[in-house]
Amino acid sequence: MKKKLAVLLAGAMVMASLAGCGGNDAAATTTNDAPAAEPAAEAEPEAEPEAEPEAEAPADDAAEAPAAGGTISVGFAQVGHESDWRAANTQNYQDTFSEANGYELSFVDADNDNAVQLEAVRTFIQQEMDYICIAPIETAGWDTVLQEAQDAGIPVLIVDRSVDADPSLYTTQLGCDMVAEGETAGNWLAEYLNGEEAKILVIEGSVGASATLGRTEGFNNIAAGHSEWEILDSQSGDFTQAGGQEVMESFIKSYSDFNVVVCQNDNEAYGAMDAMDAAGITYGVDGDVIIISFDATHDGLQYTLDGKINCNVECNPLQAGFAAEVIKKLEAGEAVDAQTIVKDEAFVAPGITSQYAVTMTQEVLDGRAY
Ligand code: GYE
Repeated sequence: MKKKLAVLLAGAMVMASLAGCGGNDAAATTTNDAPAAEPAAEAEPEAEPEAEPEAEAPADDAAEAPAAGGTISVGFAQVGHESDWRAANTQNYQDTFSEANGYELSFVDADNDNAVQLEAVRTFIQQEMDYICIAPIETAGWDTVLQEAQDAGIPVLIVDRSVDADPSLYTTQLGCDMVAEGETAGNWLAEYLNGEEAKILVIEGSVGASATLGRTEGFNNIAAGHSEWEILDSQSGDFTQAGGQEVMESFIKSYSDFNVVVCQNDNEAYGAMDAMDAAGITYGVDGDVIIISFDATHDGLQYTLDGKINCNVECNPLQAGFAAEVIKKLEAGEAVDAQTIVKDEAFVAPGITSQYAVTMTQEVLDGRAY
């Protein structure tokens, strides 16, 4: 069913909620409960965005429910297919926004190309989608198209990553706290090294992505308090295995003395391990180089269980249930939180105990759905 939803959610609750994600079924763990307070305000699409933190007084018909038997159309402008994390995230959206669940999902893989992603969103606006989900490749450059969506009265959910646009231009943002992930990695390293020197190489994610910016910022926050640490270099591996390998090969040529490699996702870690294998450099709990990774996908955790990755900081890709929960609330005319933070854990190799991370076991790995 196509409908013009003229709900302006700029006044959605500003309070961020911490949504637990302990299980593997994101839909079942969607606990983004705003106090069952004031339903969303209704406004004409032309109306000025409201920056008030509180929802405005409701109108009776704030949101139309879909007609019985009707479907809700959702356009999803996905980053691309650069990593295992992304594949799991895409699958989760396709499973959640299925026809059987009452949705018509239009999915666009932007292949890490900003222009393609912007074009996809504009197409969704023209097609009068009921809702648009954007996993933004980069934080920058969103104001104009978000304004266009708002003018068309289409609620936009910013998912996975974040944007630097004015929050009044979109309905909600949901995803992991990337700065906290970087801080967890740094805190774990400090605990593990316990005052020993660190010469650190960082393989960053894609340039301009909030996942990259946040993980870098968080790790640097902790590094700033450790004068015994030196970050020798930090280069983008674009969140891919090939990128991780290429950056690591060039690091190996430039630096002969390093003992920590931070990879901002698991795929980059696989590439970095290949490069170190080829150069005869040992890593992991029994090696010379400590490897820190992010995502904690199934294969990443297998390497952690095997002692090849010392610490793996999770980012749960099963986030579509949170998006569906937001849409359900909007359909019911209820207010939604401005932000939902998907909770993460961290995992360390057997033999390591940490106040910041869970020690890997086969059982933990078997319980992984992605
Ligand atoms: O870490 C990486 C993916 O945005 C959290 O994007 C996501 C990141 C994830 O390519 O593997």
